[in-house]
Amino acid sequence: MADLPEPAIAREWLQTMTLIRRFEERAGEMYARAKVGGFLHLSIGEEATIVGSARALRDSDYLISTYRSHGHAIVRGTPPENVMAELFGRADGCSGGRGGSMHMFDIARRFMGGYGIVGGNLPIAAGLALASDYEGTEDVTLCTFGDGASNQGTFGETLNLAALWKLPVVFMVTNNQFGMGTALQRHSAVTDLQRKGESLGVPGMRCDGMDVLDTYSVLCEAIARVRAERRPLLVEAVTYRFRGHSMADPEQYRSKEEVAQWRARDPIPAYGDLLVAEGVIDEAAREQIDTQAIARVDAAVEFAEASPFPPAESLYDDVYVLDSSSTGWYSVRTTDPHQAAGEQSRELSPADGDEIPQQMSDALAHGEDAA
Ligand SMILES: Cc1ncc(C[n+]2csc(CCOP(=O)(O)OP(=O)(O)O)c2C)c(N)n1
Repeated sequence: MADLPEPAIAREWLQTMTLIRRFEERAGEMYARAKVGGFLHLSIGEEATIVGSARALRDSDYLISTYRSHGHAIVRGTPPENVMAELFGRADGCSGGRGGSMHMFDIARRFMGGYGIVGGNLPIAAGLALASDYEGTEDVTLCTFGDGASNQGTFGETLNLAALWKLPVVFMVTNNQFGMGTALQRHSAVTDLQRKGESLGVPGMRCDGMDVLDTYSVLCEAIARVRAERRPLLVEAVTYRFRGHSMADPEQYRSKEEVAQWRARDPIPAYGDLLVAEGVIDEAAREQIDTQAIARVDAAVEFAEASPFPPAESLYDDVYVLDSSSTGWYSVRTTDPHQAAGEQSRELSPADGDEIPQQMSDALAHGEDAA
């Protein structure tokens, strides 16, 4: 067993894992009550992978994940209030209410999202690492993705380039055993995922993703090597998602017995038991950690409920597209030396040939949603 960190740190890991668990349980409830639109992917069961890996990072390092990223935002320090508000599509959400569950983002904390495209974050991670080297910093990028994503073209392309260009990225494949309803052995010819980058020049390591101590210790080693050698590594974190792929999943691809076996290894009670056995906390403190997490999530829901929806006239803020096929008055003009993003062009009058659709113009006049 890897060593326990000092007591304050050991406690913080349990607090954060518990907070992520309680947050996601409540997010699921809020989804069922139609407070949350779009998709909702929970990482319940994967908390040790999330906390153990993120705590091995420095604050200046980058973390980039997938559409299963509520926990990643929270572990990086994004207040749960702003994560819940994002789920609710409210203006105080960490992405201004525009992204929803799959697009959490917090640049101040170097949490770079939140991506709906499976494998879409890998090339972006390479870009972040290239930027770190270009700027001459020691920063490392931790890129997490699922076992299913390791079959995407972006996996091979990015690992090859990262090895060739010696980019400081730790690629962490969160092997939760399934890509949607397809089990690992049915979707990947190579199931020893830590070896999947070898032919591309990216050596691998493995950690027990149900054990926060092992995850932390392996990731510390991987990150230190990548930071010093400026070349990529692949780490496989072996874990399990206790809930369905998303909220609409009949889970016909696995048995209740299998889920129960993994649940018996639930990383939060297991780590809590260890802290009690080692005398880091007592049962009362453990109870209090849970009570505080629940109270914080209550506050997050209250905050999200009170937060307004973004105003209708901000609909095209942060829209940065204009070409011959998309010539809306609200978009950036690539031919204009004084480009204005959506939020600025809202103030501008439409240019020749660009017309504000009548429906939109009425909505703006009345401050209503155009839809
Ligand atoms: C390019 C692309 N193809 C397909 C999908 C649909 N899709 C969403 S999640 C998912 C499974 C991905 O599984 P995995 O990478 O193992 O991550 P996990 O959901 O287990 O966290 C698929 C196929 C998508 N979002 N993007």
